[in-house]
Amino acid sequence: MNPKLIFSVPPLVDSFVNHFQRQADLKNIFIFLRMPKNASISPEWQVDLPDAHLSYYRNIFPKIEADHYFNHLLEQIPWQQDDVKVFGNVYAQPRLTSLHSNSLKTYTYSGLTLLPHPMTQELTALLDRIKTVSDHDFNCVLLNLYRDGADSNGWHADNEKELGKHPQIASYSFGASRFFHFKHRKIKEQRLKIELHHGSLLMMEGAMQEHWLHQIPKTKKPMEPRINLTFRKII
Ligand SMILES: O=C(O)CCC(=O)C(=O)O
Ligand SMILES: [Mn+2]
Repeated sequence: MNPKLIFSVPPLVDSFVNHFQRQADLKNIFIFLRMPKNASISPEWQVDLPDAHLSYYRNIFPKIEADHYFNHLLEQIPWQQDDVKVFGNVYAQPRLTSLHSNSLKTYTYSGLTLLPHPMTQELTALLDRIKTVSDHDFNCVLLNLYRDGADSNGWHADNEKELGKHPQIASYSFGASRFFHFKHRKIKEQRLKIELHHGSLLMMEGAMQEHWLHQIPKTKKPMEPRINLTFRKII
């Protein structure tokens, strides 16, 4: 056996249903941890789920660079809080957002039509960094600022028709670690949660946005701010 290849379930991935659920997940999910040749391009883990593929690069940025991006984005991004309509009622979104693109006119998601701001030098550098792990032609980025544990992002999929049938989504995290939950739309026992760390990149691929939902739940734990960026391609 290749001594560099370790098969294991990472401590980050855990079912949140119950013990039996956990056993089912362990049987169905193979995670492999590969000793990185180059930490910046090898995922810490990747997993083939039914109808989806996830790759997680825990330290795509060293801490000093991740700190720089977090502070820069916190101060320089024109954060805004939009109202959303849910079942006829209007709520302030429980987080701040900002959309950036050099080519799009508008982007509509969750019933909101956003006008993109231009890409900044930092956002372009973050976009370019994704090329070290994957070929892509993303043309916009949606940023979220979760100010504390009361900010959240409810169950949804990134499945707007402008993204095409099976979009690839690249998701950076900076700041506080938060849990990210997934559930399959039809296979009820397929649920998992992972922790998204400062300076990490998560790639969501395959048919994930068609068959799975994801969320960042609220938490009562004291929580520092967190910034998330999802790079997408609008067709
Ligand atoms: O904050 C995150 O990690 C996820 C954000 C997300 O799912 C979205 O903006 O569509
Ligand atoms: Mn999403």
